[in-house]
Amino acid sequence: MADKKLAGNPKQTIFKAVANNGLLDRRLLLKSGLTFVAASVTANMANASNANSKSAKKIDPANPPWMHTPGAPFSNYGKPSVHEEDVVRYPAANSQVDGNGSSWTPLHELEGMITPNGLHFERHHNGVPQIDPAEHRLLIHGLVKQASFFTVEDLLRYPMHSQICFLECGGNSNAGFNKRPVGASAGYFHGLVSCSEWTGVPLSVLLNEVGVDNKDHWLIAEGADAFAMNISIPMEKAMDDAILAFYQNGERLRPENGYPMRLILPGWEGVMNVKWLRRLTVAESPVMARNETARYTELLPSGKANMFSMEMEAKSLITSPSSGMHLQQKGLYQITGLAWSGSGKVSKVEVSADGGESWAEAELQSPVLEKCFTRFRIPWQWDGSESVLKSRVTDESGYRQPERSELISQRGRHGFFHYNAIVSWAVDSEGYVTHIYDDEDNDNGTGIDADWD
Ligand SMILES: Nc1nc2c(c(=O)[nH]1)N[C@H]1C(S)=C(S)[C@@H](COP(=O)(O)O)O[C@H]1N2
Ligand SMILES: [Mo]
Repeated sequence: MADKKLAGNPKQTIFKAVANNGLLDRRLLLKSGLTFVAASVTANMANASNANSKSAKKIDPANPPWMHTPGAPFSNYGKPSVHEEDVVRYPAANSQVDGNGSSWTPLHELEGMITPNGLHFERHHNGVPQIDPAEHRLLIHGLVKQASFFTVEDLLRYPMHSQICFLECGGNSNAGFNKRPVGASAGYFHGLVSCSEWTGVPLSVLLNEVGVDNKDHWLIAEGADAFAMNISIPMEKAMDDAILAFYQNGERLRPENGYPMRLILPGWEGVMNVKWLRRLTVAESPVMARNETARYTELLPSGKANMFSMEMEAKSLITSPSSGMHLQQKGLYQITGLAWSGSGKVSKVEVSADGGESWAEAELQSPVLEKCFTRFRIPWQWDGSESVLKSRVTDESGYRQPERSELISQRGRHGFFHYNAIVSWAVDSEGYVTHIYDDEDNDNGTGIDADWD
């Protein structure tokens, strides 16, 4: 695992803590005193990375070689800097079925709330189809007044609408059900979630056009991949905020995310957001497909299973400092992370530096949007002692993210999907950060080692 170094600001200014172990008032982030030291944190980091880089001694920062000759020419399509080549998705394929598996978004390497398209997580059941948009058709049929075929060209003429929202696989974070904490970086544990601006035609516009008149009906969506993945969607959601998306962060969808068109059901389980969409069938009842019966259902301790658990519950995690990082010195750090909820807006994120004994409210970065990543931040003065960092989100419905022991006592360990418990990162006295469970007593050792499904 990458041992990313974080350099704090060692200045011995004493700020009044608002919770144990040095958590400071979030409002200090905006005040000039802390802005000043925060600026020197950045400077410190620059010095630290210069000192670590092999070229440090050879290059005079007052006269760098890249100022001596003209730079590279224009390009057709930009790429990240060669110095950022470690910022990549983490792929894991299922060896038994070609093209079945996922790749995780490196959440711990990213900032802000938008996931770059090349780093959006992927989940395919049978690989990425290479679809020629000129040959692709969407059929809408079943219990409609006028069954219709649409070409991509037809559909691109409809009025469009954009929404910035997260997309999360129901299996995200399921390594949390494991008996032992995983050693992975934050993104390679929780990164089956990403956040983009999706643009397309509101599904209600197309459904109204073909003539749908029963709110109790279901929409069976099917993809044009070799898996022909299908799933049932309640008509109410389809008519509410579902989008037939063509664009992702301003450009046409990437093949791996559904080119030329996919469904976006804001806040709802990833599997329902059918990619490479080819068919919508209006029916009286759900189709009971594999992915809503054998998979993407949660087995409970009673032996019964939750089905059609479509909305994603509120979740948050600290992305920095996080597992695999190293705090270089005592001092001032910015704790930051992401929170989101499938039921609406994030209303509050609290952070603890003492394993959940005391909590302080983090600053929520605007905009705070519905069913969308919300970036949170809080200043922290680390005094070099062992600390356990946690975050917990409350959404506008009043729902609060559970502790792991709470989630496991209610849902058991075989549920496999919808794991949204509080995440604990331990910082040791040397500044090394690891993933821990602080509820070992509840860990009865009967758990499975979870995989994607
Ligand atoms: N046609 C089709 N649609 C699909 C899938 C698939 O395998 N085939 N995977 C689903 C699952 S389980 C998830 S979590 C999301 C992932 O979307 P992404 O790959 O764009 O992140 O797509 C969903 N849509
Ligand atoms: Mo998924």
